[in-house]
Amino acid sequence: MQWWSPPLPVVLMAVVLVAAGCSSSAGTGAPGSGGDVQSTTGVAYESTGTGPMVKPTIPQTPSVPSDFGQLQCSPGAPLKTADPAPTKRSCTRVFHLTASAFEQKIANFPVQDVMVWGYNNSTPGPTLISYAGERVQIVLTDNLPVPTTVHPHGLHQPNTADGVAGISQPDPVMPGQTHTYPSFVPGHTGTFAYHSHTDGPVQELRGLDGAWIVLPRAEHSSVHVNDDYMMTLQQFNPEAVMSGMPVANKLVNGTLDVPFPGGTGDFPLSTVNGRTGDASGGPITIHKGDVVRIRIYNASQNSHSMHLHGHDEVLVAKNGHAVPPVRETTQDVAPGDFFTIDFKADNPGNWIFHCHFPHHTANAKESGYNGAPVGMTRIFHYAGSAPVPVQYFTYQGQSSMPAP
Ligand SMILES: [Cu+2]
Repeated sequence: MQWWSPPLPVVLMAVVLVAAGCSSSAGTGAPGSGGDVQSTTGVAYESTGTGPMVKPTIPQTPSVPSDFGQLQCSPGAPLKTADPAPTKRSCTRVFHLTASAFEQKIANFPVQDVMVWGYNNSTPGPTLISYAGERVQIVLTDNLPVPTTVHPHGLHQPNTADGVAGISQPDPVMPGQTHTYPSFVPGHTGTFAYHSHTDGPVQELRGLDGAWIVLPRAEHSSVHVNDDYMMTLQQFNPEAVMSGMPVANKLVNGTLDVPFPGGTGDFPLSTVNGRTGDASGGPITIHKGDVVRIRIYNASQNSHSMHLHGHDEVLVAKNGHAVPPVRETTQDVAPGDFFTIDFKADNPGNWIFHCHFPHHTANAKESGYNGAPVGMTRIFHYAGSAPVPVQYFTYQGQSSMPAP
């Protein structure tokens, strides 16, 4: 028996979406379920839907590497592969993460390279990808000057793998040390995260955060998408990060004193995948007729109203669980939220996907080439459409940033 009975309007909408080529959902318990194939651990190997079974599209994270880990199987030689582990062998997918401080070009102006903290020299850290039913494990090396931990967010890990300093992990990983967390089997497919759970106002907001996607091994053609993009929302305070000071660095009369820059109201550098729109290196090219998936993870401490121009956004999953598909134009994504939206690429051009808080769209007081928005933005470019002006992806239309 299904745990959720869709009301008639939702059933009708699901039928319309499937007919229109939009996906219904990934995960379990979706309306129109074709029935999951369950592993012995209760993990669905397939996403729900209808039609023939196909391989899921591998998600991409623009500007950020993907990490399929290392497959360690016994008996047999170790494998390193982006394919699912064989189901008839005992395998663990091991992810090696190193936390450290490094410079990353997160914006074109008013600053470019800033000292951030991240995993494997990237913030957000590499997008970890595993498959339904697989056993996973994190090995964390601390190259920071302070203790740290890593927390798998939403994955049904055992308490000893939860990585909360001083609570589930009484002794955090010390500088220079490596810690192997217990392995476990995530409880479901979907979009999740991993992040530091030590001194969060400093470590998370400096960038110790990343996405973790658990893919089904196969999915019905009705939920299949052509393109699948992970987008992690972050905000940085370059004054704090550049001076080497923590974002929250002192207590004043018992109140946490977070140095918000005057006039901006919050952290001034709003980014997607660790880069402002103009510093992202270029648009994301899509093709007319594609069904495009965007997985949004809000790793900042502000909400963001994510809006796509020119298309309907169909919300298909929230926080790792399928939801009845809903057509919207804007998603209010709270801190720690994961929203998955799909859209049908049926309107050629150059379309901006952005947070609708004007200070986040425009990177606080900064605007780009001819006033273009340069903050928490990405541009979808249809192949064959007029190119996005190259000046957008520069320092305010200049080929290089002027010397200070
Ligand atoms: Cu925002």
